[in-house]
Amino acid sequence: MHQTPSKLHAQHTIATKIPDNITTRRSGEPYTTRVNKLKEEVKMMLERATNPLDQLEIIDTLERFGVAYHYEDQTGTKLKSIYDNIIDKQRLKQEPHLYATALQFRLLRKHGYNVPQEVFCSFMDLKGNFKASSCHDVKGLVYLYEASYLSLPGEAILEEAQKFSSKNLKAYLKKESNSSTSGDDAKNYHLNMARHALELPLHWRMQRLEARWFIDVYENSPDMKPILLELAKLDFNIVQAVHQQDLKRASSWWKGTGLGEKLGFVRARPMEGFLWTVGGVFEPEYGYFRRILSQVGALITVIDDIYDVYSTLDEVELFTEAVARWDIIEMDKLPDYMKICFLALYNSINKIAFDSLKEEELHITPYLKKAWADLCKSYLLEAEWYHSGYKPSLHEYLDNAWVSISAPLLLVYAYFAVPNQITKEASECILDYPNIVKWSSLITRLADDLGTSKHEQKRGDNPKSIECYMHESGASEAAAREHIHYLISEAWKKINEYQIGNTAVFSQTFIRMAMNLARMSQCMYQHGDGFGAQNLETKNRVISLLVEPVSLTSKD
Ligand code: 0FV
Ligand code: MN
Ligand code: MN
Ligand code: MN
Repeated sequence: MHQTPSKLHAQHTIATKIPDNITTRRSGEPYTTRVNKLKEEVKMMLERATNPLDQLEIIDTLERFGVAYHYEDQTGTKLKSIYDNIIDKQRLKQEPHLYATALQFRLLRKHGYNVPQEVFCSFMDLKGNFKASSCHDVKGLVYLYEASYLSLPGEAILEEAQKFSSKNLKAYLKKESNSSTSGDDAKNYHLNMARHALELPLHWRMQRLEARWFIDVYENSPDMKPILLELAKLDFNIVQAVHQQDLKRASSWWKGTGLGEKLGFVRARPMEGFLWTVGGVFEPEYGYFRRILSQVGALITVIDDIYDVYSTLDEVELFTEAVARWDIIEMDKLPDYMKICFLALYNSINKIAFDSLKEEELHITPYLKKAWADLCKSYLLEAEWYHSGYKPSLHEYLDNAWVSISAPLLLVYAYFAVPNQITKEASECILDYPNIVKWSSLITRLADDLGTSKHEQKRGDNPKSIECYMHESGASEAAAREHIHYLISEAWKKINEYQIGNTAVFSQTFIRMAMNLARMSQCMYQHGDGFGAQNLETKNRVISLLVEPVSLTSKD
């Protein structure tokens, strides 16, 4: 099925230029002196806050701004003492506020404390319905809605909380959209927060994008603290400058492979691919992770297109075999255009494995090649289904598709790209793809299908989750999409369960990377195919996160 490039993927890349002097501007004086002073002031602010609600509000704001990584020990201590205290409060049966209860619940669960869902019982009547008195408490409803996404499987109170809060928030937004716009900043702030939450809950959002959004919105917050906002802006720009350096190195690797020119039919998406890695982990210290994962993402994109779009079944069988054998001799059997791809993959793995052996004394080739062999096998099965016209059941499809989305492979690399989380025990488990990998991969797949399957079916590809479900159940496309959304929600509950009270062999950093992969997929495909089709939304995101610094003067 070799096709001409014009029929396949547009070959334009996002035209953005990153200024060369940006890092020096943001790492020299007086920038750093100011940031250090602000960091110290915020530390004092957190220390001086003795009331738990004040502490929670500061922590929540720091997390939304993506600057909480400066205060991990301090916030950890505060949250622990808040958790120890609420047990006493419950005994006293105090009448709490919905807002404060929901904020506390969300933050504590996010940090691994299993606060019971019953903390919300005081807002419900004897029949188990939320009381009408909360219907107009917009701030409380937004926080209740956000908290409900920290649910574990089967938690009925939180399910009810989500229904109640979304129904009332939608009604509120509808009412407000009919009234004329007001100049009331506090009201506009709450409207904004409600709209934003309903669009996608905070727990599912890509952190960096949220930070950038919140920097603009926070100015109108009734509780705005100028020190926090200034720190957020300066830190955002410093972190962005680090990302720009990582991106430059990743792009120069991509150019060096020549794959974009040699294989004109594949998607070349270095900027968007890099954005995925920033979604995985954004903190400055993880530059190696971002560079390695960008490489892998680029190779996956090329090889996925080879299987899905360009090659014949015979050719992809040969490629699958070559990867499984992992022998350079196999290259001779491949058609020329596949040789360069195979060798780029071979070299990339060898270089990463060499660095790992040199720096960490870890021999990781067996892990990487096995993860690639698994991925290619899953690609081949989809190609066979496509060529034979076979329509699997949703279950059969997903059993393969959580692998073919490449998330397990990405997470194997992610595991080895952060040295201080590697243990013998975890390394032994990683290739069995633990549950956290499975659930996050499933979400990544389902979100991708929601965003890409329409175009894929038109072009010619194996049936994806929506089509499999429609075929087996006779459901309409809309009902199938709703079912996929439901499966995503259920998978998130499993992830929450895994993360809360984690005593597993994997580090919190690794679990966070797995959760972030799911978030990134939901973000990338939130408005259709934000990756392959290069829509305006993604372009704007790339510019605001990777190219343009935040303006330091307010409201301009
Ligand atoms: C999905 O493409 C996609 F973006 C892939 C495979 C690359 C992943 C890239 C990074 C993590 C940077 P597509 O919808 O064609 O994937 P499927 O599996 O549906 O063919
Ligand atoms: Mn594809
Ligand atoms: Mn594919
Ligand atoms: Mn797809």
